[in-house]
Amino acid sequence: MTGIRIPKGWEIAEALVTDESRYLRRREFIKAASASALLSITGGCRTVPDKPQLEMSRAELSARADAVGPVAFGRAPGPPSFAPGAPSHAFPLPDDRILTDRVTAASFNNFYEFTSRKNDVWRKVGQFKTSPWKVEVSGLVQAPGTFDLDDLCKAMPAEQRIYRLRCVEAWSMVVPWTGFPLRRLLESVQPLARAKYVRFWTAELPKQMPGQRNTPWYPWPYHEALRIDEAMNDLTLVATGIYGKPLLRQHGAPIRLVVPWKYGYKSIKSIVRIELVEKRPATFWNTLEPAEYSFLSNVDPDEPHPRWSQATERDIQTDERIPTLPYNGYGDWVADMY
Ligand SMILES: Nc1nc2c(c(=O)[nH]1)N[C@H]1C(S)=C(S)[C@@H](COP(=O)(O)O)O[C@H]1N2
Ligand SMILES: [Mo]
Repeated sequence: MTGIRIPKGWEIAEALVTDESRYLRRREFIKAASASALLSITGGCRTVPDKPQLEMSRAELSARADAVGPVAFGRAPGPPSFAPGAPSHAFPLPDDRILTDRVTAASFNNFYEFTSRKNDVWRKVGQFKTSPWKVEVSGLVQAPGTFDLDDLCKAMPAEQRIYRLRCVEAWSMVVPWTGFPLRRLLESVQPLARAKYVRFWTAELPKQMPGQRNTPWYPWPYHEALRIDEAMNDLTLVATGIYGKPLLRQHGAPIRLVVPWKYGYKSIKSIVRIELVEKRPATFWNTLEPAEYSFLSNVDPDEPHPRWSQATERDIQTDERIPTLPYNGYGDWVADMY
Protein backbone atom coordinates (compact mmCIF):
# COMPACT_ATOMS: atom_id res chain seq x y z
CA MET A 1 0.00 0.00 0.00
CA THR A 2 1.36 3.36 -0.95
CA GLY A 3 -1.02 5.29 1.23
CA ILE A 4 -2.17 7.25 -1.80
CA ARG A 5 -5.82 6.67 -2.43
CA ILE A 6 -7.60 7.90 -5.52
CA PRO A 7 -11.00 9.15 -4.42
CA LYS A 8 -14.02 7.98 -6.36
CA GLY A 9 -15.94 10.55 -8.35
CA TRP A 10 -18.69 11.01 -5.81
CA GLU A 11 -16.18 11.51 -3.02
CA ILE A 12 -14.56 14.35 -4.94
CA ALA A 13 -17.94 15.99 -5.45
CA GLU A 14 -18.68 15.57 -1.76
CA ALA A 15 -15.33 16.97 -0.66
CA LEU A 16 -15.34 20.04 -2.85
CA VAL A 17 -16.59 23.03 -1.00
CA THR A 18 -18.66 25.14 -3.33
CA ASP A 19 -18.52 28.86 -3.13
CA GLU A 20 -21.92 29.84 -1.89
CA SER A 21 -22.11 26.68 0.17
CA ARG A 22 -18.86 27.54 1.92
CA TYR A 23 -20.80 29.63 4.38
CA LEU A 24 -23.14 26.76 5.14
CA ARG A 25 -20.32 24.28 5.56
CA ARG A 26 -18.36 26.64 7.73
CA ARG A 27 -21.38 27.02 9.98
CA GLU A 28 -21.79 23.28 10.13
CA PHE A 29 -18.12 23.00 10.93
CA ILE A 30 -18.31 25.62 13.65
CA LYS A 31 -21.24 23.79 15.15
CA ALA A 32 -19.31 20.54 15.06
CA ALA A 33 -15.99 21.87 16.32
CA SER A 34 -15.75 22.64 19.99
CA ALA A 35 -12.13 23.79 20.03
CA SER A 36 -11.81 27.27 18.59
CA ALA A 37 -8.19 26.49 17.65
CA LEU A 38 -9.57 24.23 14.97
CA LEU A 39 -11.27 27.16 13.31
CA SER A 40 -7.99 28.55 12.01
CA ILE A 41 -7.64 25.69 9.58
CA THR A 42 -10.85 26.48 7.72
CA GLY A 43 -9.61 29.68 6.15
CA GLY A 44 -6.83 28.67 3.80
CA CYS A 45 -6.47 26.16 1.04
CA ARG A 46 -9.32 25.47 -1.26
CA THR A 47 -9.77 25.30 -5.00
CA VAL A 48 -12.51 27.06 -6.87
CA PRO A 49 -14.80 24.15 -7.68
CA ASP A 50 -16.38 25.45 -10.82
CA LYS A 51 -16.77 22.11 -12.57
CA PRO A 52 -20.36 20.96 -12.91
CA GLN A 53 -19.49 17.62 -11.30
CA LEU A 54 -22.31 15.80 -12.99
CA GLU A 55 -22.25 12.40 -11.35
CA MET A 56 -23.97 10.75 -14.28
CA SER A 57 -23.48 11.17 -17.99
CA ARG A 58 -26.20 13.11 -19.71
CA ALA A 59 -27.52 9.94 -21.34
CA GLU A 60 -27.73 8.23 -17.96
CA LEU A 61 -29.37 11.25 -16.47
CA SER A 62 -31.97 11.38 -19.23
CA ALA A 63 -32.73 7.71 -18.71
CA ARG A 64 -33.00 8.24 -14.97
CA ALA A 65 -35.24 11.27 -15.45
CA ASP A 66 -37.59 9.17 -17.57
CA ALA A 67 -37.48 6.29 -15.12
CA VAL A 68 -38.19 8.31 -11.98
CA GLY A 69 -41.00 10.14 -13.69
CA PRO A 70 -41.84 13.75 -14.31
CA VAL A 71 -42.65 14.74 -10.71
CA ALA A 72 -39.40 13.50 -9.26
CA PHE A 73 -37.52 15.28 -12.01
CA GLY A 74 -39.16 18.56 -11.12
CA ARG A 75 -41.98 18.82 -13.64
CA ALA A 76 -44.67 20.90 -12.00
CA PRO A 77 -48.18 21.46 -13.31
CA GLY A 78 -48.05 24.91 -14.86
CA PRO A 79 -50.86 27.42 -14.62
CA PRO A 80 -53.67 26.45 -17.07
CA SER A 81 -53.04 29.62 -19.07
CA PHE A 82 -49.34 28.98 -19.50
CA ALA A 83 -48.20 29.50 -23.10
CA PRO A 84 -44.58 29.20 -24.23
CA GLY A 85 -44.60 32.60 -25.94
CA ALA A 86 -43.08 33.55 -29.27
CA PRO A 87 -39.28 33.66 -29.50
CA SER A 88 -38.12 37.23 -28.99
CA HIS A 89 -36.10 38.70 -31.87
CA ALA A 90 -34.13 40.86 -29.46
CA PHE A 91 -32.76 37.91 -27.48
CA PRO A 92 -31.81 35.02 -29.75
CA LEU A 93 -29.03 32.57 -28.91
CA PRO A 94 -25.86 34.67 -28.43
CA ASP A 95 -23.36 34.13 -31.30
CA ASP A 96 -20.59 33.10 -28.96
CA ARG A 97 -22.52 30.41 -27.06
CA ILE A 98 -24.43 27.19 -27.57
CA LEU A 99 -27.74 26.47 -25.88
CA THR A 100 -27.45 24.52 -22.63
CA ASP A 101 -29.19 21.16 -22.79
CA ARG A 102 -32.36 21.18 -20.69
CA VAL A 103 -31.34 18.09 -18.72
CA THR A 104 -27.97 19.64 -17.89
CA ALA A 105 -29.68 22.85 -16.76
CA ALA A 106 -32.21 20.90 -14.70
CA SER A 107 -29.58 18.75 -12.97
CA PHE A 108 -27.17 21.43 -11.76
CA ASN A 109 -28.95 24.06 -9.70
CA ASN A 110 -28.59 26.45 -6.84
CA PHE A 111 -31.72 26.31 -4.70
CA TYR A 112 -30.68 26.29 -1.05
CA GLU A 113 -34.27 25.78 0.11
CA PHE A 114 -33.77 22.15 -0.98
CA THR A 115 -30.05 21.46 -0.65
CA SER A 116 -26.73 23.20 -1.15
CA ARG A 117 -25.59 20.31 -3.35
CA LYS A 118 -26.11 21.48 -6.89
CA ASN A 119 -26.25 17.97 -8.35
CA ASP A 120 -29.00 16.95 -5.97
CA VAL A 121 -31.57 19.73 -6.07
CA TRP A 122 -33.63 17.92 -8.72
CA ARG A 123 -33.85 14.88 -6.45
CA LYS A 124 -35.19 16.91 -3.49
CA VAL A 125 -37.98 18.96 -5.05
CA GLY A 126 -40.70 16.30 -5.36
CA GLN A 127 -42.71 17.52 -2.34
CA PHE A 128 -42.79 21.14 -3.48
CA LYS A 129 -46.36 22.12 -4.33
CA THR A 130 -46.40 24.96 -6.85
CA SER A 131 -50.09 25.29 -7.64
CA PRO A 132 -52.26 27.06 -6.77
CA TRP A 133 -49.85 29.97 -6.31
CA LYS A 134 -50.36 33.62 -5.48
CA VAL A 135 -48.02 36.60 -5.61
CA GLU A 136 -48.66 39.62 -3.40
CA VAL A 137 -47.54 43.03 -4.68
CA SER A 138 -47.63 45.75 -2.05
CA GLY A 139 -45.83 48.69 -0.48
CA LEU A 140 -45.43 52.08 -2.13
CA VAL A 141 -47.97 51.55 -4.92
CA GLN A 142 -51.39 53.00 -5.78
CA ALA A 143 -53.00 49.65 -6.47
CA PRO A 144 -51.61 46.82 -4.34
CA GLY A 145 -52.94 43.36 -5.04
CA THR A 146 -52.57 39.64 -4.69
CA PHE A 147 -52.44 37.93 -8.05
CA ASP A 148 -53.25 34.35 -8.81
CA LEU A 149 -50.53 33.01 -11.09
CA ASP A 150 -53.00 31.94 -13.73
CA ASP A 151 -54.51 35.44 -13.86
CA LEU A 152 -51.00 36.87 -14.19
CA CYS A 153 -50.30 34.57 -17.14
CA LYS A 154 -53.48 35.76 -18.81
CA ALA A 155 -52.82 39.44 -18.13
CA MET A 156 -49.14 39.42 -19.11
CA PRO A 157 -48.66 37.44 -22.33
CA ALA A 158 -45.18 36.00 -22.33
CA GLU A 159 -42.35 35.88 -24.84
CA GLN A 160 -39.30 33.61 -25.02
CA ARG A 161 -35.85 35.10 -24.45
CA ILE A 162 -32.55 33.27 -24.55
CA TYR A 163 -30.31 34.69 -21.82
CA ARG A 164 -26.87 33.89 -20.47
CA LEU A 165 -26.95 33.16 -16.73
CA ARG A 166 -23.66 33.70 -14.87
CA CYS A 167 -23.39 32.37 -11.33
CA VAL A 168 -21.02 34.17 -8.95
CA GLU A 169 -19.28 30.79 -8.60
CA ALA A 170 -17.95 31.18 -12.16
CA TRP A 171 -20.16 28.71 -14.00
CA SER A 172 -22.74 29.70 -16.58
CA MET A 173 -25.47 28.47 -18.89
CA VAL A 174 -27.57 29.78 -21.77
CA VAL A 175 -31.28 28.95 -21.59
CA PRO A 176 -34.60 30.07 -23.09
CA TRP A 177 -36.97 31.55 -20.54
CA THR A 178 -40.67 32.17 -21.01
CA GLY A 179 -41.73 35.33 -19.26
CA PHE A 180 -42.66 38.99 -19.28
CA PRO A 181 -40.80 42.15 -18.24
CA LEU A 182 -41.17 42.86 -14.51
CA ARG A 183 -41.89 46.43 -15.57
CA ARG A 184 -45.31 45.40 -16.88
CA LEU A 185 -46.35 43.96 -13.52
CA LEU A 186 -44.98 46.97 -11.61
CA GLU A 187 -46.73 49.44 -13.90
CA SER A 188 -50.00 47.63 -13.31
CA VAL A 189 -49.81 48.41 -9.57
CA GLN A 190 -48.74 52.05 -10.20
CA PRO A 191 -45.59 52.72 -8.15
CA LEU A 192 -45.52 55.92 -6.09
CA ALA A 193 -42.68 58.40 -6.69
CA ARG A 194 -41.23 57.53 -3.29
CA ALA A 195 -40.62 53.90 -4.31
CA LYS A 196 -36.86 53.51 -4.84
CA TYR A 197 -36.32 49.75 -4.41
CA VAL A 198 -38.22 46.55 -5.12
CA ARG A 199 -38.00 43.62 -2.68
CA PHE A 200 -38.75 39.98 -3.46
CA TRP A 201 -39.40 36.98 -1.22
CA THR A 202 -39.31 33.26 -1.93
CA ALA A 203 -41.86 30.93 -0.34
CA GLU A 204 -41.13 29.65 3.16
CA LEU A 205 -42.38 26.06 3.24
CA PRO A 206 -40.11 24.03 5.52
CA LYS A 207 -42.36 20.95 5.27
CA GLN A 208 -41.81 20.90 1.52
CA MET A 209 -38.28 22.36 1.43
CA PRO A 210 -35.79 20.14 3.27
CA GLY A 211 -32.99 22.70 2.99
CA GLN A 212 -35.02 25.18 5.05
CA ARG A 213 -35.46 22.55 7.75
CA ASN A 214 -31.80 21.49 7.73
CA THR A 215 -30.28 24.96 7.79
CA PRO A 216 -32.43 26.93 10.26
CA TRP A 217 -29.62 29.47 10.82
CA TYR A 218 -30.11 30.92 7.33
CA PRO A 219 -32.27 34.06 7.20
CA TRP A 220 -35.23 32.35 5.49
CA PRO A 221 -37.19 33.06 3.48
CA TYR A 222 -34.69 33.86 0.71
CA HIS A 223 -35.03 37.51 -0.20
CA GLU A 224 -33.54 39.79 -2.82
CA ALA A 225 -33.97 43.33 -4.09
CA LEU A 226 -33.30 45.62 -7.03
CA ARG A 227 -33.20 49.38 -7.44
CA ILE A 228 -36.39 50.63 -9.08
CA ASP A 229 -34.55 51.59 -12.31
CA GLU A 230 -33.10 48.07 -12.49
CA ALA A 231 -36.50 46.55 -11.84
CA MET A 232 -37.98 48.69 -14.65
CA ASN A 233 -35.21 47.85 -17.13
CA ASP A 234 -36.43 45.97 -20.22
CA LEU A 235 -34.09 43.05 -19.49
CA THR A 236 -35.53 42.24 -16.06
CA LEU A 237 -37.76 39.28 -16.68
CA VAL A 238 -40.38 37.51 -14.62
CA ALA A 239 -40.09 33.91 -15.81
CA THR A 240 -42.86 31.33 -15.67
CA GLY A 241 -41.26 28.87 -18.09
CA ILE A 242 -38.04 27.40 -19.43
CA TYR A 243 -37.50 25.55 -22.76
CA GLY A 244 -41.09 26.41 -23.68
CA LYS A 245 -42.58 24.53 -20.71
CA PRO A 246 -43.69 25.66 -17.25
CA LEU A 247 -40.68 26.09 -14.94
CA LEU A 248 -39.39 22.91 -13.36
CA ARG A 249 -39.38 23.01 -9.56
CA GLN A 250 -35.59 23.12 -9.41
CA HIS A 251 -35.58 26.24 -11.61
CA GLY A 252 -37.89 28.12 -9.26
CA ALA A 253 -41.41 27.07 -10.25
CA PRO A 254 -43.88 28.53 -10.70
CA ILE A 255 -42.53 32.09 -11.01
CA ARG A 256 -39.04 33.55 -10.63
CA LEU A 257 -36.94 36.54 -11.55
CA VAL A 258 -34.21 36.55 -14.21
CA VAL A 259 -31.76 39.46 -14.07
CA PRO A 260 -29.20 38.47 -16.71
CA TRP A 261 -26.55 41.17 -16.15
CA LYS A 262 -26.20 40.31 -12.45
CA TYR A 263 -24.77 37.26 -10.72
CA GLY A 264 -27.27 34.42 -10.53
CA TYR A 265 -28.24 34.81 -6.89
CA LYS A 266 -30.13 38.03 -7.72
CA SER A 267 -32.49 35.91 -9.88
CA ILE A 268 -34.70 34.84 -6.98
CA LYS A 269 -36.86 31.73 -7.37
CA SER A 270 -40.42 30.78 -6.40
CA ILE A 271 -41.58 34.31 -5.58
CA VAL A 272 -44.57 34.86 -3.27
CA ARG A 273 -44.23 38.52 -2.40
CA ILE A 274 -42.99 41.75 -4.00
CA GLU A 275 -42.82 45.03 -2.11
CA LEU A 276 -41.87 48.55 -3.25
CA VAL A 277 -39.97 50.49 -0.62
CA GLU A 278 -38.00 53.69 -0.09
CA LYS A 279 -34.84 52.40 1.64
CA ARG A 280 -32.35 49.86 0.34
CA PRO A 281 -33.45 46.50 1.78
CA ALA A 282 -31.33 43.68 3.16
CA THR A 283 -30.70 40.77 0.80
CA PHE A 284 -29.95 37.12 1.65
CA TRP A 285 -26.35 36.61 0.49
CA ASN A 286 -25.32 40.19 1.16
CA THR A 287 -26.46 39.81 4.77
CA LEU A 288 -24.54 36.55 5.15
CA GLU A 289 -21.26 37.67 3.55
CA PRO A 290 -21.33 41.40 2.65
CA ALA A 291 -17.71 41.43 1.48
CA GLU A 292 -18.37 38.59 -0.98
CA TYR A 293 -21.85 39.32 -2.33
CA SER A 294 -22.56 42.98 -2.99
CA PHE A 295 -26.01 44.48 -3.28
CA LEU A 296 -25.52 45.41 -6.94
CA SER A 297 -23.67 42.24 -8.03
CA ASN A 298 -23.32 43.28 -11.64
CA VAL A 299 -21.25 40.73 -13.57
CA ASP A 300 -17.78 42.27 -13.86
CA PRO A 301 -14.72 40.33 -15.09
CA ASP A 302 -12.42 43.02 -13.68
CA GLU A 303 -13.71 42.84 -10.13
CA PRO A 304 -12.52 39.62 -8.53
CA HIS A 305 -14.50 37.91 -5.84
CA PRO A 306 -12.40 38.04 -2.64
CA ARG A 307 -11.62 34.32 -3.09
CA TRP A 308 -11.34 33.90 -6.90
CA SER A 309 -11.06 35.69 -10.19
CA GLN A 310 -14.22 36.55 -12.12
CA ALA A 311 -12.34 36.97 -15.43
CA THR A 312 -13.54 33.64 -16.83
CA GLU A 313 -16.37 31.18 -16.36
CA ARG A 314 -17.11 27.53 -17.19
CA ASP A 315 -20.01 26.80 -19.54
CA ILE A 316 -21.82 23.86 -17.90
CA GLN A 317 -22.73 22.48 -21.32
CA THR A 318 -19.33 22.49 -23.04
CA ASP A 319 -17.16 22.45 -19.92
CA GLU A 320 -15.10 25.13 -21.65
CA ARG A 321 -13.61 28.05 -19.80
CA ILE A 322 -14.59 31.25 -21.57
CA PRO A 323 -14.05 34.96 -20.89
CA THR A 324 -16.65 36.63 -18.70
CA LEU A 325 -18.23 39.67 -20.34
CA PRO A 326 -18.90 42.98 -18.57
CA TYR A 327 -22.55 43.01 -17.49
CA ASN A 328 -22.61 39.41 -18.74
CA GLY A 329 -22.79 40.77 -22.30
CA TYR A 330 -25.77 43.07 -21.66
CA GLY A 331 -23.95 46.42 -21.33
CA ASP A 332 -25.85 47.97 -24.24
CA TRP A 333 -29.07 47.65 -22.25
CA VAL A 334 -27.87 48.42 -18.75
CA ALA A 335 -24.49 50.20 -18.57
CA ASP A 336 -26.08 53.65 -18.59
CA MET A 337 -27.75 52.93 -15.25
CA TYR A 338 -24.34 52.88 -13.50
N1 LIG B 1 -34.97 31.23 -3.60
C1 LIG B 1 -33.78 31.02 -4.16
N2 LIG B 1 -33.50 31.60 -5.33
C2 LIG B 1 -32.29 31.39 -5.93
C3 LIG B 1 -31.29 30.60 -5.29
C4 LIG B 1 -31.63 29.99 -4.05
O1 LIG B 1 -30.82 29.26 -3.43
N3 LIG B 1 -32.88 30.21 -3.52
N4 LIG B 1 -30.06 30.44 -5.88
C5 LIG B 1 -29.65 31.50 -6.84
C6 LIG B 1 -28.41 31.19 -7.53
S1 LIG B 1 -27.00 31.28 -6.61
C7 LIG B 1 -28.38 30.92 -8.87
S2 LIG B 1 -26.91 30.73 -9.68
C8 LIG B 1 -29.63 30.71 -9.64
C9 LIG B 1 -29.61 29.35 -10.31
O2 LIG B 1 -30.74 29.13 -11.11
P1 LIG B 1 -30.97 27.71 -11.79
O3 LIG B 1 -30.84 26.66 -10.75
O4 LIG B 1 -32.33 27.77 -12.40
O5 LIG B 1 -29.88 27.56 -12.83
O6 LIG B 1 -30.79 30.81 -8.83
C10 LIG B 1 -30.76 31.83 -7.83
N5 LIG B 1 -32.05 31.96 -7.15
MO1 LIG C 1 -25.28 31.43 -8.12
